[in-house]
This record gives sequence, structure tokens and C-alpha cells, in this order.
Amino acid sequence: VSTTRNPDPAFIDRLRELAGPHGLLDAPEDVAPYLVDHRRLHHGRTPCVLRPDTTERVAAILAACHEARCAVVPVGGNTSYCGGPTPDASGTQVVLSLARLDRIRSVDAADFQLVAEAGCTLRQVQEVADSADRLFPLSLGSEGSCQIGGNLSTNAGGTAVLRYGMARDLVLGLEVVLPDGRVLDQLKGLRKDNTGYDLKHLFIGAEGTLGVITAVRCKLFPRPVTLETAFVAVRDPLAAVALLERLREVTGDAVSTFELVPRIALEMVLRHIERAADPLDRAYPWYALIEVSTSRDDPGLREVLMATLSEAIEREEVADAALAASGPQRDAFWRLRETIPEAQRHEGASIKHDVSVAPRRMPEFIREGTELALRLAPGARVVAYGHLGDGNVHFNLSQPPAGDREAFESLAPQIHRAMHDLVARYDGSFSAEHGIGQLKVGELERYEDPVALDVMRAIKHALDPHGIMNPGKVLRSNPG
Ligand code: 2HG
Ligand code: ZN
Repeated sequence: VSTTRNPDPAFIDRLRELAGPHGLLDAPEDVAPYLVDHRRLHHGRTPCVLRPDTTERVAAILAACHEARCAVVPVGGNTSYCGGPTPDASGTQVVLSLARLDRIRSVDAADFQLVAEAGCTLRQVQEVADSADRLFPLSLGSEGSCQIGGNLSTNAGGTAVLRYGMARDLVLGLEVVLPDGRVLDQLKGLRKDNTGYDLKHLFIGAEGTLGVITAVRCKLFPRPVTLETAFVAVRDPLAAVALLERLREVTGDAVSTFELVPRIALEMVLRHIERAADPLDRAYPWYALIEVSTSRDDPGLREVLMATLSEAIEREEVADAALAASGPQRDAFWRLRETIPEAQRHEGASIKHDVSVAPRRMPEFIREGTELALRLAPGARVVAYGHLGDGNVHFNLSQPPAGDREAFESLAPQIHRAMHDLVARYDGSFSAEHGIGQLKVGELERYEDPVALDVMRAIKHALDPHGIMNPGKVLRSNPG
């Protein structure tokens, strides 16, 4: 049973003091952006938003909240797809923004690492790495506004997972403030350190339910020097999977991105995104955005890519392909992919599924899922796109073009159930990269192994006995 309490005015004054100068917002217009999630599905209330600028202040705030049993909802860039950083409607949960912890503490190019505070935007981290002639490979559509602390709290994915892994794989150490205000310093950043449990991994992907990540030691990589980007018309998802396998073999595993784009997604982008242009001279049903890269100057890479595409054309797995001839053309190809969510928003309501299955089973899943979805929502448009190389597609439905928004949205529970049951039959995941937040708490309860759920609840209770950290996210705050 949740034990959190309603913070009284005296306690809010105490928080104001602990948060430091300019560290507390409570004017309605300042607080408003924190009361709704990125997809505008969840709306909440809060007495205040805390914006401390040091780890010590975060620690003091959590110690006080622990003592007073006051619920705390951490927020980074507020770009969650699952309502992770939106407070509930009770008006008793204080929001804790990490935005002012935005310093780069150190950059060590020789050891391929840097330490960033949680509120640094992902782009800031990428740019600092770049200016040290290094790559921080995490890359996603919201990188200009999402924050590295949020990326780690949600174990973000994105478009370079195939080569570099999820956010979890890109971290050497963390600094975390525990729910009782103690600081867990795991920032040493050794590549090898087998001394007991690897605690950082508990907080990565925990969505702020076990503590607050305040700093991250990031792994860096050599910067790509040779980079080839292709927009390829593939016969179907099966041909795409075969092409990926072949490319990984012949390039020495240099494929860094392999994204699936169906024609309907490209059409939406062409309709709604300024200056978007079709890269090929006629329409094809499926495309792949492919990038191969190495950190050395390697003119041979382009040849290998072209030869592999030609062979695939002979086998009729590929119909046509455009290779980027310049930086701007590369950016234009990428924009066609990255603006799909925005373009889809312009097409009315969407019902989203963030699905992963074994990559080789994805073509069959898309086929079966499409039939199922259209049976339940005749006239809907299936937009299944994304990270095929990771076995992860965003299986999204857009409402019928002239249909009624509310009528379509009312189908969501039924469609989610059917799709997620299908995912379970494929031994897949109903949340490949977007996490649980508040949106998928019921799904986690339904589909997760009960033993795993028990372990999760035990960990939650051990670290946060009063249940103050982001209550109702990932796990229900009143189980049973
Ligand atoms: C992407 O890959 C994001 O573009 C958004 O994860 C997915 O809109 C979506 O469902
Ligand atoms: Zn994605």
C-alpha cells in the first residue's frame, strides 16, 4: 500500500529552501509543461516543480521527501512515449526536473569516456564527444531535447542499437541518489570490475522508480570517418532481413543502421514534412534506410555496399537504391526516417505498439499483425516501421482518413490486447524500447513472468520502502 502523503505548505517551503535559488516553480504557467506527457495522453497535477542544480541538492530533497513520505516524479526532457515523467492527478506528487544539472564533468578522449550530468541533452553529449574526435553513438529523434539521465532511466534505444547497443550498453558508471537521499557513487568507470552486483544496471531502465540518476559516465567510440548511407527499395521485409544479414557479413559488421520504412510512412512524410522529397523515381512498397560506417578512410566500403545491392537486385530482393552523394543528401534521407512520428501525428489518431520479436520472424509478424489489426479496425492504416535490424518495429495504426477520431481511439484497448497477445505468441516484447511508464503497467502485469514481477517488487521495496519514487510507474503502487 502506498504510504505517500499530501505535502503541506510548510513542507513545500522546506523544499524551496533545499532546492536553492530559482530551484522551485509553482506558478501555474511555469508548472503547466510538466503536467502533460509528450503524446498528450496523460494529464496530472503537482504542487511544485523542483529544479536543483547539484547532486547535493537532489540528495537533500530526496532525504526530506523520504522522511515526509512525499512522492517524487523525476523528469528529464519529457519525451517519454509512456507517460513516465507525468505526475498523477492527486496533486500530491512533486516533480523533480534534472534540467539544471547540465555540466559535462570530464572528457577523457584517450580512455574513450566522458562524464555528463543527468540534465545534459543527448545532443550536447554527442557534440562534446564529437569535439574530442569521438562518437557517442546513442541517437534518436528527440535527441535535441531528451536528456542523458532520462535516456539511461528509460534505457533508450534509437537508430544505432544494431551496432552499439541500447543506452545500457553505452554506460561505464552512474551516480544515483537513492530514495532516502544517500548518494551511490558508481562513477569510477572501469571496463572491468566484477565486485559483487553490478548496481548501475538496476537503475538503468527503472524509469526513476528506484532513485534518481544524477550523472553518467558514457562510453565513447572512434568517430566514423567513412560513412555510406543508402535509401533502398526492398521487395518486402523478408528481403530486407536477408540483405541485412549479407551486409553484416561482407562489410565486417560495419552496418550501423538498418531501418524499415513502408511506403505509407514515406507518403505521410512527403505530405506533411517541408522539403521532403521521394529519393527514388517511382514508388515501392518497402524501403530500408541503411548506414555502414568505419573509423578509417575506406573507399572500398562504398564499393562493397554497391556490389551487395547489385547482387540483391539480381535476386529481385532489391528493386532500386539511392546512395547519398553528400552530407546534405544523407541528412535528407535521415529526415525521411526521423520525421515519421511527426508526419503520422498529422494523420489523426494513432494506436501504437512498440514490438520486438526475433528479426527473422518479423516479416511473418508484420503480415499476421496487419491482418489482425485490419480485422479489428477496418480502414485503419498500418504503419509498421523502424528498427528492423534490432527486431523492433513500431507497429502503429493511423485512423481511417475520413473517420472519426474518438471512435477509432475507443478501439485501442481491444487492439492492444490482440496485438500484445500476438507478440506473446511470437515470444516477443510489447515494449521493445519505450519502457512501461504509466501507460503499460497493466501490460507488464499481464505478460511478465510472475517470478520476474516478484523480484521487481522485492527490489522496489528494498530500495524505496515508502514508495516515494515515481509511484505508479512500471509497477502499480498498490499491488494486489
Ligand atoms: C522512432 O523510432 C520512435 O521514431 C517513435 O521510437 C516511435 O512513433 C513511434 O511509435
Ligand atoms: Zn523507435
